[in-house]
Amino acid sequence: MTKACFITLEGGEGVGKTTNVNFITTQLDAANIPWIKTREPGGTPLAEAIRNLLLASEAETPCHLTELLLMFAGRAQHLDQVIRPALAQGIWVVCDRFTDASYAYQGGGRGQSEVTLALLENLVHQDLQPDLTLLLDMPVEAASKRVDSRGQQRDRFEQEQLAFFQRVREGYLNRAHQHPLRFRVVDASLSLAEVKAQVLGYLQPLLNDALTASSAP
Ligand code: Z5A
Repeated sequence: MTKACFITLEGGEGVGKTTNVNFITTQLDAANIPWIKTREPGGTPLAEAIRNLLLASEAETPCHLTELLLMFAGRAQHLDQVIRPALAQGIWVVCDRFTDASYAYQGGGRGQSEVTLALLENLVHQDLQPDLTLLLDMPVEAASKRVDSRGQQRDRFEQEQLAFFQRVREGYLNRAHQHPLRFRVVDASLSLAEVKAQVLGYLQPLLNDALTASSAP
């Protein structure tokens, strides 16, 4: 069995993560690679229930520490029930947001310390990191316009001010700088065709490795 890859997509609101998760799974299909797509917060019934609590605007507002702990509680469940079992069976996992989002939003956005985040990261998935993290990066004002153009009601995070999303963006770029081997930064402000071309360029080495491994005697 060839090694399955764990790919995560990250970035602020409206940068095109979901769109490109779907593009990646199309590429995996074309390469005959088994995959699942999933998301955070969420990915299991319990973790989706936690997601609903986290995104609701009308419910009691969680304090910053509660928000952080709920993100990692859902993640522990998601890892145990979905991500680790899939990878163990040779199924690639394409995940819309993962722990880097906690560094960007709860760290950069809310001001939780890196020490606290690293403690939870180590507790919840010390030995497992994504093989590839695509950070879709673009100015927050333009991304916010994309969210507005969808015409849906904004959730609790999406109601934050531009300054919050600017700190989130800086948190993500800082994370990419700290982990240059794992991260690839995509210019998400370009046309969708150009973004997909960049995504494919970063995905191709993993596809080539999988092809080589599967054709080895
Ligand atoms: N959160 C957190 O705080 N801590 C954590 O640890 C985790 C998450 C894991 C929910 O996430 C919230 O959880 C999130 C952070 C927090 N809040 N925020 N903000 P989510 O992933 O569900 O929410 P989201 O980022 O708001 O997702 P989104 O709005 O669905 O955005 P997206 O997936 O990046 O974009 P999209 O749906 O693919 O595209 C948006 C629109 O732009 C759509 O109409 C596309 O057709 C269009 N699009 C996409 N690409 C292009 C290009 N290149 N050009 C033009 N138009 C484009």
